[in-house]
Amino acid sequence: MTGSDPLRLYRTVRLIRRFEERAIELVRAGEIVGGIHPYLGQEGIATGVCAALDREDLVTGTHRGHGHVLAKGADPARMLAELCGRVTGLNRGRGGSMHAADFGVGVLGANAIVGAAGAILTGAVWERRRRGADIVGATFFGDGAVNEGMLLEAFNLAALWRVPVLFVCENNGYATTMPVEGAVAGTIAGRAAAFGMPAAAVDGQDPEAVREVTAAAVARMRAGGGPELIEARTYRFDAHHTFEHQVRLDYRPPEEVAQGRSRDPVDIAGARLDPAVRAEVDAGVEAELDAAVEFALAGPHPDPATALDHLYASGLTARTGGG
Ligand SMILES: Cc1ncc(C[n+]2csc(CCOP(=O)(O)OP(=O)(O)O)c2C)c(N)n1
Ligand SMILES: [Mg+2]
Repeated sequence: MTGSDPLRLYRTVRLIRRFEERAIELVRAGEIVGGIHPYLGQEGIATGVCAALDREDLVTGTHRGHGHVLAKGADPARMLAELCGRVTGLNRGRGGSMHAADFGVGVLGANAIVGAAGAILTGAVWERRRRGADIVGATFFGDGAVNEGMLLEAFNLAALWRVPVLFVCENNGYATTMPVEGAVAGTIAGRAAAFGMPAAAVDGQDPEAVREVTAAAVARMRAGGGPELIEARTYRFDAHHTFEHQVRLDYRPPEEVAQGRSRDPVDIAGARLDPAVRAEVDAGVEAELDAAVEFALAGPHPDPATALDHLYASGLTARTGGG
């Protein structure tokens, strides 16, 4: 789907919003071990980008990756089961929040290593296209990744080999507690220029604006153009990580948080719908997530005896000690 579809955009932002809120409840209930990085406030970016991609196109995401996986079309029930570490999860409960993947819808994975996802996607798109697949890819990364060597190497190879990868920077102004102004010399778009890549800035709170700018870039890439970069300006509504709910870290002034939260992608997309239609979508999302929570919690935990399974691609067994 590449045309404008306000109903679908709203449904996706709302689904991601409520998924994240349900996931936070499950962290508090001890069902999701270790916590999550909520995507609250940033839903418009994954929603808009993935609405301009086809199912076969590839995506890689970040540590704040649930929205990327869901927007590309993964089943919320199996995603939630994954977060809960159940064998019914997308990756049998072994990937968890930060490594959830669904190859069936082109999601090669969230990724806990800041800056890594761009390199993985560039290689994957390059390889698929060498085998004749007519696909493009999009990779998401935060403002905190733009000084990582791995990402800059991916920019270089993608540009040099004209790999059709859309580099999507989710600039939420902070890398954990570090403001972007204290970490980034020059500009994010300037990094693209250094590699000869076109760059555009977009309001990440508006899924339709993100979809439009993505669709234009994707059309150029499908016509043989090389990689491009989009800087989507956004705001993280919640903590960096749910652990932050237990510790008070005063790194964002309350006025800034209020201002940031005042531009809510769910409301921006919802305002484009008839209120009755919006309420119907909300009810549908709620029913889907009720079923997803039930499915997730009903799934068995993996058998501890299988803990070392899938560690090696073939033949090797895990070392159990003794060097
Ligand atoms: C290579 C690497 N360095 C450091 C970390 C620790 N870390 C996890 S998230 C994060 C901040 C990332 O900020 P940003 O890229 O802006 O993404 P955001 O959390 O704002 O979405 C850091 C430093 C990591 N996971 N990987
Ligand atoms: Mg950030």
